[in-house]
Amino acid sequence: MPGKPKFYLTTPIYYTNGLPHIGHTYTTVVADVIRRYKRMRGYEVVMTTGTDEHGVNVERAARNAGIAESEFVARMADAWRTLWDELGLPAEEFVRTTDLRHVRTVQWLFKLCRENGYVYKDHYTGQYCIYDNAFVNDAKPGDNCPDCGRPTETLTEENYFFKLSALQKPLLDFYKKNPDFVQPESRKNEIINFVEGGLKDLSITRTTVRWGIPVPGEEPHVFYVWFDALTAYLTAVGGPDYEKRGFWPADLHLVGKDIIRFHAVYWPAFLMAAMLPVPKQVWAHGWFLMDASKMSKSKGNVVLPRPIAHMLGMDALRYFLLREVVFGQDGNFSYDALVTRYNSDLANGLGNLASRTAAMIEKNFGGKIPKVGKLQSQDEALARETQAAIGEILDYFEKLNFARALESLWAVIASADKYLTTEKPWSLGDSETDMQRQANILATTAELFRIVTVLAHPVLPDTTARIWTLLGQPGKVSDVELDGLRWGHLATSVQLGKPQTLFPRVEKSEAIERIESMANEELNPIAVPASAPATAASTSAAGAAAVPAAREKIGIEDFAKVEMRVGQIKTAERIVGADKLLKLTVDIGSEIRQICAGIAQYYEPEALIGRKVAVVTNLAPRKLRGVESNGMILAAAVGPEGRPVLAGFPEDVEVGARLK
Ligand code: ME8
Repeated sequence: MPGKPKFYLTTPIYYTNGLPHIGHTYTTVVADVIRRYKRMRGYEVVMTTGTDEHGVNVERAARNAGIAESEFVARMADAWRTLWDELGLPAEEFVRTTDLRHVRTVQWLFKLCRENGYVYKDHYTGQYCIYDNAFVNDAKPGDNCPDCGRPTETLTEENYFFKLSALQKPLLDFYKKNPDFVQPESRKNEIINFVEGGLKDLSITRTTVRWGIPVPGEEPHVFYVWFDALTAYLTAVGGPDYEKRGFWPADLHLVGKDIIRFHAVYWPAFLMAAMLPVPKQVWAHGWFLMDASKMSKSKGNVVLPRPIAHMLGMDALRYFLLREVVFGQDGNFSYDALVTRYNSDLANGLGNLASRTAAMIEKNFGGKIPKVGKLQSQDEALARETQAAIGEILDYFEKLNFARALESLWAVIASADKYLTTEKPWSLGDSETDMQRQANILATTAELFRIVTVLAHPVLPDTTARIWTLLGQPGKVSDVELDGLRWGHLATSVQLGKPQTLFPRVEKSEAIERIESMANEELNPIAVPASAPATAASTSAAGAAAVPAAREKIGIEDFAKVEMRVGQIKTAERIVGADKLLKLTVDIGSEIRQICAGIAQYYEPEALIGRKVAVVTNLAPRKLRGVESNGMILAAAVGPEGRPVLAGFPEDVEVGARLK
């Protein structure tokens, strides 16, 4: 018997100089949704993710952390892997680019490219962006990197070069023969234009970088990060032995639009040169923006996934990410929109339909889904509508149009709500006719609900598994084959599971405050009270890049990085909708700063005016409940709740004096 067809998909291999934020989570969630969807369509699926661990940035970060590169990347990789596991997103393969299996694959790929005449040695001088690990084409000394805006450095080295120029025509022919290779269409045009504009050869090794995979017999040459990182996709499914596992070429590389060129031009070029099969598709999605700008640690606007998952559940975050933005386009992230969708679509929509239906079946049919008798035209209309939606929704999933798939699915939920409101099963009596009518209505609703549950499973895996048990349906929802999904297969006369609230409604400002407070604690691991954002016990946007480590002793040079000054509070006011926060303006000698402090439950604003406090002045700014906070007031965290008590000075001190 032939085995299942195989499907191989990947997320980018993320850099280890930071920890995952909502942008990385987005790509990985999408990969997981596709993986679950493909499994339900009968595929054997492998998903790969991993960490990109070489390069100058890692050398620097490890030096700053005072540990060896190997130790630094081991800790970071561990933190990434742990988080994916915690969020229910473990991949079948997690490739670290420092893995021995990966080192072998990179060296093997290089050997093939070289044997086939695509590699030569030369000198190269250019402007190099150390942040993006790339030479910047056509840049002059003094130019900034067009991608990240930071200064470039002039670099001359002896490099191995890859003859990308020789692959211009093969690439263009390939795009023509495989019109779906780059998606969405807009990105495809961008790539074709880029390749038509002419391709320069690429330098693929470095001698100035120490922390990289050595080119065998050519030390000190190490591989350039992209030749190294892209190859991880092949490493994951066997490297030189890829034919054995049968998962290469990859079916789908999911990436953000920032790295489309590397995936749609360089990667197929490397593989063509090595005469290896080229992936089938590269899909580039857009950015999740925060306040209309790209998330970054330096701007202090990164959104972390864990606090959201803790507060609302991972399914809620998954739903929001996929529903809010059309896959491929940019979109804005806001806690407000997240909680609004949670309450309206999940608590009131899906959750409410589940509890209403289950409660009525419980009350009138002893918790057993009744059998249908003779149906009325409105029951049949709902059945037809739902049956038609199945095809439409699967088609949207197939095209990775998740927002439309969910929109159509929620339209089915709305039809069920409307049907119940019109048919009013609760108003029927207990005559035989009325009971049969009730049975028909509730069984019809339950059947619709079964279908919704199956279709929602790739996006809401935990909740749908719970609904499946609630509905008393046999087996696991993840094992239902989407190809055979039809109206009319509901198992009836089965006992419903214990009723439960799937998505408890939350109070918006309270929920946002709790999420932000947890995020602050996570960004600054020495945080103590959850209730005190922007006091010493919390905020630090830089924390996202901190090495997750044991509480080690730090050197004086680390302490010296923190600038603290005496500040005097000039104004203090409450923030509407944020019970715990006060907005302060603080004179720090050289300027007046706006700082938010999580002390509102313990200090009256008026009593703070004129008070001298200790302020951390060189923290990256951060927004709390939409209000910018530019610094941090030091406070002790007292007692089990971590009540903040402001640090002060028993003697009079000059405003702006430095604390040492
Ligand atoms: O580029 N919105 O790694 P990286 C949406 N190591 N997606 C986002 C995002 C945002 N705001 N921010 C990040 C690298 N992403 C290389 C990849 S692959 C062989 C090597 C996602 O850690 C998006 O998928 O910078 C983007 O492409 C990726 O994270 C970049 O991750």
